[in-house]
Amino acid sequence: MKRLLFYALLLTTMSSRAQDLKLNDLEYFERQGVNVLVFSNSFNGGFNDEKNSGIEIIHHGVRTVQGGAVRLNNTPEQWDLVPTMTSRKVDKEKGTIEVGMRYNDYDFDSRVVVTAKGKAVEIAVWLDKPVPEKLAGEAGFNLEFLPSQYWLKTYKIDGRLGRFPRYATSLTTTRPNSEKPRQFKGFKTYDDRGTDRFVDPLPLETGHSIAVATDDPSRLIRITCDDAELKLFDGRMLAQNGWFVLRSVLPAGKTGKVVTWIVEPNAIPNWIREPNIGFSQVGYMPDMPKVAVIELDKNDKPQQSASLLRIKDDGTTEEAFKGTIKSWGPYYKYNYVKFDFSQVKEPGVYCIEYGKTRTNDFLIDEHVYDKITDATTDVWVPIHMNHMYVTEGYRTWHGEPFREGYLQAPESDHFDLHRQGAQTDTKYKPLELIPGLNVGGYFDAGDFDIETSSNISVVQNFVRIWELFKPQRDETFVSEQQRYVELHRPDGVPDVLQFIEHGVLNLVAQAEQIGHMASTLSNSVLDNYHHLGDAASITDGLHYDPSLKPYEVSADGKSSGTPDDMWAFTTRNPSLDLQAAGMFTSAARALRGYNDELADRALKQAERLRAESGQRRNMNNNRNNNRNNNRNNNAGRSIWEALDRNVSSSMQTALDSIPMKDASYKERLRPYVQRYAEYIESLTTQNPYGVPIGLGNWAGGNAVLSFGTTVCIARRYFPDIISKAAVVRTADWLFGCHPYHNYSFVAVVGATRPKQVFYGNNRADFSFIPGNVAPGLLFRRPDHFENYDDWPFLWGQNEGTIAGNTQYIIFGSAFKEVVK
Ligand SMILES: [Ca+2]
Ligand SMILES: [Ca+2]
Ligand SMILES: [Ca+2]
Repeated sequence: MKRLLFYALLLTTMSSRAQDLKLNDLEYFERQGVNVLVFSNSFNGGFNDEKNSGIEIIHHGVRTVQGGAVRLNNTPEQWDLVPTMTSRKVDKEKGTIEVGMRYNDYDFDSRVVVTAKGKAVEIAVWLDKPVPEKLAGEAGFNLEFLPSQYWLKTYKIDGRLGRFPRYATSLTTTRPNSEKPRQFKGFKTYDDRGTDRFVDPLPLETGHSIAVATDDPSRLIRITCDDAELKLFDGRMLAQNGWFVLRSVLPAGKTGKVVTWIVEPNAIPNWIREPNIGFSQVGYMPDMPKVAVIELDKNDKPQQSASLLRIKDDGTTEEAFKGTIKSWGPYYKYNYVKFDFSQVKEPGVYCIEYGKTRTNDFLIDEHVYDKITDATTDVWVPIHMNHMYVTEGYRTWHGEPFREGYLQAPESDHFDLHRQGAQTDTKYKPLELIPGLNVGGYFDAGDFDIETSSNISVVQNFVRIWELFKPQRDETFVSEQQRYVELHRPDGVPDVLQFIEHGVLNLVAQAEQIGHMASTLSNSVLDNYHHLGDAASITDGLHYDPSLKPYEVSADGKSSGTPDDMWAFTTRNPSLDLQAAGMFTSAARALRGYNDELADRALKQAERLRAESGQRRNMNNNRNNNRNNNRNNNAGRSIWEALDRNVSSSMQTALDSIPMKDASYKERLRPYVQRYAEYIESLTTQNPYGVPIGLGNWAGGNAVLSFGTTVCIARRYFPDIISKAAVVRTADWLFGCHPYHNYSFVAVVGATRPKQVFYGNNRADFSFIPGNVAPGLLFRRPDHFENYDDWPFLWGQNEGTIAGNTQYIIFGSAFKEVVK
């Protein structure tokens, strides 16, 4: 009896220990259902505070908390300063991670030490020198909570109850600008309307002990702090992409351990993540391979089999197929198995049943892919036409933007990664109007600038679509003369030709007016760069006149003292000019017979830019230091050498030449296509999905699209070498067969369950622009893939770009053709 009791006690201790947070081999704290990451991802992503860094909590599979760090604001915005990580020490013996942080702008260093303490972590802030005087009362330890996972949930702070608000409506105050910590590079995110004061949110609550989401065990976290106050803020008061922030201001004049938090994320006992059954939400063609990839918790025991259920016309279901589950194995934090139901070919409505999980329904039918590009061509692309009024039914998407045109950018840095050098390389003085640029072109992405390089890609992509597929689809009315676009109104002209024309109009104007290609036409001030709303209201439409007072309008109503006009960044880049020359030549080919005048203008600029870049190249050759020139020399090598070096990266170029060459070229290409097929197969052993998965700070959607397009075109010419299975993998991935969730990455597209939110210019409405393609699965170090479908604001996973979405049209067109 005693012995038994002893064993029972031992077991209890062991099992409660097993539930403690442990510092694992991947250097984060882990218990079943809870991961606490300490600067596995640091604040160096490229766009400042990307809401992806610092101390993070992945709570029952969802990254709900991030931004844990010493910060300088109650609710930091994207362009508030972020700390540089100066050191990261992991001590497995002691179970601690210590991170050094530095703000160079203020010569301010601090450290956080995170230590596992049972089911909680202790987060302690250490200072070797006191907080600099300028930051006293401003610097604090912050932790940010994902609004969409916390709003409408309850919290309790020092015994008082509250509920996280669904929308930002708390109190604010204003303070003199002189008290605001400097923002990134001195930019300002706000227009203070001449008050010289900034808005500072006031806390929702303060106390020493808080439990968040007391009504939801999967989100419940308890936090206590004895040596400082905890203050709860709503970051959405300043910016729609703000998070709920809990913070403790660091005490002034103190060193040593200055603030200590105990953070205990609740874990649901024996929690196992529900299987994520990846399949194509668009459906499957009867004769194509059909393989679901099922993502399993590492503590989950795989089932032996899964079933395909047919949903009959009377609404009842029957088992259409039962098949065995095949193991693929571990990939990062999950385990993967596959369910192949290719042998089911009867058209119908189906769902997959695996264990207790049943998917939503999908179609097996000959026509499932017919409409996969329509939303992108008919809705997304025309909405992104700049310098036009765009309307659809009763709704106006935007008025005519930037009527006042573009000014020559002065020497400047920029918040969207551009730069204007000291030389303008033009005849214009800084801030002088460059005429004629407010025509044509496409909004870059979720923002409204014209990225020249992306716009060149758009035209090239549409020319490629035109030359490969000659689509006659006409669902868009475009009048360049009226500057008017109407969706779903045919006007007798194939839309693709109008899209090419619209892109070329801006690019040719750049070449003619500036003399070469601008790197970008973009916002001059940060406070209108993050604009969410009608593009036509970004600027006031009046010419900027510095002799007027800010916000003053001239007597004739044509100019204002508000410095909101867009700028053209004109530092000359010979390789961009060459890229444009190539684009102008092919665009002229496509436009010939439709708009000869524009085709002639494009050709003229192509020749001039090519000639001038040749002259510049010779000059540079003499200086013998031009990198672009080396690249050009590489481009001059034969395609065979390029294929020998890297078959996968050169295959697309090689395939594109087939129509221009004779039969012997295609035969010489054949062994390379065989090697390319081996490369495609090798991907199926690298990850369970068999597509190239990117691990960068921007998800790898474009690489997958580019891969998928090459595979489709390769099958077009070599159907005996490239298999159907290879062709469907990219479509499956895009439309739902991928990690994290199984929603389609393409907004609408005839999928049963497309993603609901995207980082488009309507993201503040938690919405999407139909036809948008998300970059997709964002990798967070060390082992987490993520795509939020309730929070649109992370561009790296949810922002569609004009180059990427037009690439999707190529992929979709090629795919539709090759599976027919
Ligand atoms: Ca941009
Ligand atoms: Ca049309
Ligand atoms: Ca203006």
